[in-house]
Amino acid sequence: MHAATTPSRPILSPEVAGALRDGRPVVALESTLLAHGLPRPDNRAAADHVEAAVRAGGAVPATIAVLDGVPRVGLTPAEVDRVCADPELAKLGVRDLPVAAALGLSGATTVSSTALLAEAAGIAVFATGGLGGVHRQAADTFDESADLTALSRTSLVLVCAGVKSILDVPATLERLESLSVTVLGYRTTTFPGFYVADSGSTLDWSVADAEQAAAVFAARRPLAPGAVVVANPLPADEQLDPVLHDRVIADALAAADAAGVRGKAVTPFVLDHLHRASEGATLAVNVRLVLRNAELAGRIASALAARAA
Ligand code: PSU
Ligand code: MN
Repeated sequence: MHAATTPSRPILSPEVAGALRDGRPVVALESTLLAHGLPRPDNRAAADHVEAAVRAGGAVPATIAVLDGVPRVGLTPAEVDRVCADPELAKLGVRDLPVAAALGLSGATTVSSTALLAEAAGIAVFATGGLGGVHRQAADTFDESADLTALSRTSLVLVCAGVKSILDVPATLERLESLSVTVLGYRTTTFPGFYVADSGSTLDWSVADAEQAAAVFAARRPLAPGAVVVANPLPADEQLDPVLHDRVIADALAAADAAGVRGKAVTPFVLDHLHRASEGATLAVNVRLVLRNAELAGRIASALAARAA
C-alpha cells in the first residue's frame, strides 16, 4: 500500500517553503512543457535556464511535478533529471492528479494541474510558454484544453506568450471571456501568437509594467476566484518567420489528423512535428519565449511581494 497522499496538498522544497514563509517572491513552473513539449535531451538544459530566468527576475523558481504519487513544488536537480529523461512519464491534468496520488504514479503537470498545485502551495505567479485552448476542429472533436476551466477557478497570475498557435485563437479568447478570466497584454493590445508576435486578435487591456500587472491581480483576488493572464509577446525580430509558421502548422495538424491522434496526445504530437519540420526553429523560439515569460513572472512576483511588505 502506498501511504495516503492528498493530491491537492503538495510537498514543498525547503527553498520554496522558506521563501513563502518569509513573503519572498516565488514563481511556479510547469513540467509538461519540459517532458512533453520540448524534445529530450534539450529539455534538461532548458529546465535549468527557465529556473535561472525566474531568479533573474528576482524570484525563487518552483518547478512542479508528481513523483511516485507525491505532488512536489520545487524539484531537486535529480528530480528534474527524472522529469526530463523518462519517455514514459505521464501527462497529468487536474483530473489525473487523484489517480497518480492513489496509485503512486509519476507525471508532468500541465497548466491546469500546475495552477491548482501552485495555488494550494500559496504561490501567486506562474510562468509557461503558451496556454492550451480550443483546438481548430473543436466543433467536431470537442477538444478544448482543461487549462481554460482551471484558470476560471484558480487565483494566480499566469504569464504566457498567448495560446499555442496550433489552436483556434479567437475561439480560445471567447472562452476565456465566458469563463471571466482576466487577460492583459504586456505593453500591447495585440494578443501574441506564441511562436509569432501577433496572433491577429486584439485585447481590451494592456499593462505597462510588472507593478501594474501585480496591481490588477491584487484587485481581482478579493473580487472573484480566477486567473489574471499576462500575455507577453516575443519581439518581432525574435519571432518565428510567420510564413514558415503558417506552413509548418498546417502540415503538423494534417499529420496529426492522418495519424488519428486524439485526446491529450494531440498537443505533444503537433509540437514534436513542428520541431522536426522546422529543423529546430520552433524549438529555439519556444525556449526563448518561455525564458522571457519566466523572467517577467519573476518581476511580477517581486512586485506583488513588495505590495504586501
Ligand atoms: N507551453 C509550451 N509547451 C507546452 C505546454 C505549454 O510552450 O507543451 C503544455 C502545457 O502544459 C499546457 C499543455 O497545459 O501544453 C496543453 O495541453 P492540452 O492541449 O492537451 O490541454
Ligand atoms: Mn485536448
